[in-house]
Amino acid sequence: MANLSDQQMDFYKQNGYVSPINILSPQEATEVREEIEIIENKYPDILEGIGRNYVHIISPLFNKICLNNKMLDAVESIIGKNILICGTTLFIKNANEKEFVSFHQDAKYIGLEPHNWVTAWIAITDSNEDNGCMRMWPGSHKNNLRYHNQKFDQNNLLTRGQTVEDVPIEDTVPIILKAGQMSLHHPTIVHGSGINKSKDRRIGFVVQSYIGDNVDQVLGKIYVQIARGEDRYKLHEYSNIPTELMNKKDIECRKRANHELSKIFYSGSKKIGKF
Ligand SMILES: O=C(O)CCC(=O)C(=O)O
Repeated sequence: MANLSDQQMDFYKQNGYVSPINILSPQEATEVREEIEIIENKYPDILEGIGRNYVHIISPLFNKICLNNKMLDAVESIIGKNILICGTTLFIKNANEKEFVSFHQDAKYIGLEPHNWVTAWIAITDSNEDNGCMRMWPGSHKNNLRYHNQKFDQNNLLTRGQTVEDVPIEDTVPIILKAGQMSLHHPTIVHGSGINKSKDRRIGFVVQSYIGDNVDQVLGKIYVQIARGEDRYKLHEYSNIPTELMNKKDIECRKRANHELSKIFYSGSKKIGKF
């Protein structure tokens, strides 16, 4: 059931994001972090590079988060009752590294049309100005797609280092979240994040994105899962739904999904980055 209040919806429409929304308890967020660290320790390459995508296809715990009713209720308020999981990404910034996310609009290279979709960013650790939380440029979603400079940079967590230049930092707003809270943001809002200056990792698990069943992928093929309601248009392939961590068939499915995703992300680009 859609559950964002009128006030939250007005805020989203005006500003292009809404936050914070409580989703997981601190204990649940800690369990998710442990799951990530178990995977990293046991299978060192599996979350690296393009492997940061689609962890919900190989981990039942991540899959369960995508189906969390509190999340889906909030998402339903924005995109309606037929909700598909189009993809997920782990945005991890380790301490003492220089990773950042340049200011960009998600809709620029992602190929999802129409824009009946929303991105859910769930804090697995606290996320704040010290450790490089996201910053949103309120209202920037109203001005359609902007020019993005392609600045491939090994510290940039975006595929092409796509960058909207000259964003007035003083007009941007930090999205401060406690572990377990989420923010939702609009496909065309300009946002980014700075480096992690703290002594611990900053981890965001991002459903990128929840899409309505009317949303097509105009640049390639995606593997989706029905999260709520029905898929009336059947525009996409369906992904596996994991019942155990790292099942062979799920790993294969995820490989196929990532292969297709890479083609989408680098569509029209002469250069391929590390993600
Ligand atoms: O995690 C970050 O710092 C940025 C993530 C992002 O750009 C997104 O979720 O759209």
